[in-house]
Amino acid sequence: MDLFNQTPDTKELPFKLPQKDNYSYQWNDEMNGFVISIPNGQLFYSEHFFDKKVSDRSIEYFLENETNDWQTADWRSLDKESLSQIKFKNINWHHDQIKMFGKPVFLPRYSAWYGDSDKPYTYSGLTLQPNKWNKGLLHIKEQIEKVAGVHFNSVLMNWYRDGEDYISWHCDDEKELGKNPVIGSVNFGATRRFQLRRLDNNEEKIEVPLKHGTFLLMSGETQHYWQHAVPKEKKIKEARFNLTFRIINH
Ligand SMILES: O=C(O)CCC(=O)C(=O)O
Repeated sequence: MDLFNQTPDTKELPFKLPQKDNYSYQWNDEMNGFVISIPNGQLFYSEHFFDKKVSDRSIEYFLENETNDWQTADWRSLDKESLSQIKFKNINWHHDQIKMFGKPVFLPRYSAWYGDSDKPYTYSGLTLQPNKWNKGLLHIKEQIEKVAGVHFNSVLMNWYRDGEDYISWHCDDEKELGKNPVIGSVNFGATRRFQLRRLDNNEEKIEVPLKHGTFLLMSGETQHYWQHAVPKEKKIKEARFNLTFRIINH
């Protein structure tokens, strides 16, 4: 046995957990990530689940289109109409509006919904009909299913154009997601702060950096006891793509 060439089975988690009972983590070599227990919840965190080549290619794939240079286009200033006129080759991006106090407001991000054709999904008052799976999304789905141990049948894609885009505090606890929703979060582009806070004590927080290629799995009772959010970070000028794979039951 070569004592100096062994992979240590205890690695340091690259973010902090509250110093309290019922928090623990363990590195899993085979899954290339940390299995994390939190009170009333379970996380799996793989910082570099997708390598740089796959992660770079994914962004290019999401933005490929016939008219605009995906790297230099001014994506932020597009209105709903102009966005819908761009023929994206692989992803059908939308700028959705929701009603707030009776008035329509744009979500602070673009989004797209993919999945098995019989699985519509309602969130924030919007009922989304899924687009059909494509090769790229299926490839990503297959990779994460290997460690998640479940089959996802849909994915909500979020495109945060820069640090002005965000998602507010919420739980993914819609009825269609079943008793204990399993959510697989895949991330490409700018690193953003993914925050979790306990519903019964908003001061008890975990901040998880989601980077280019990071995979985060939330399971167990997490969606019943914890909310999550990605706050604004105005200094960030680069885009970020987040894909939350889900299991919709009807
Ligand atoms: O962008 C993220 O990391 C979170 C996305 C999210 O919470 C959602 O789509 O429900």
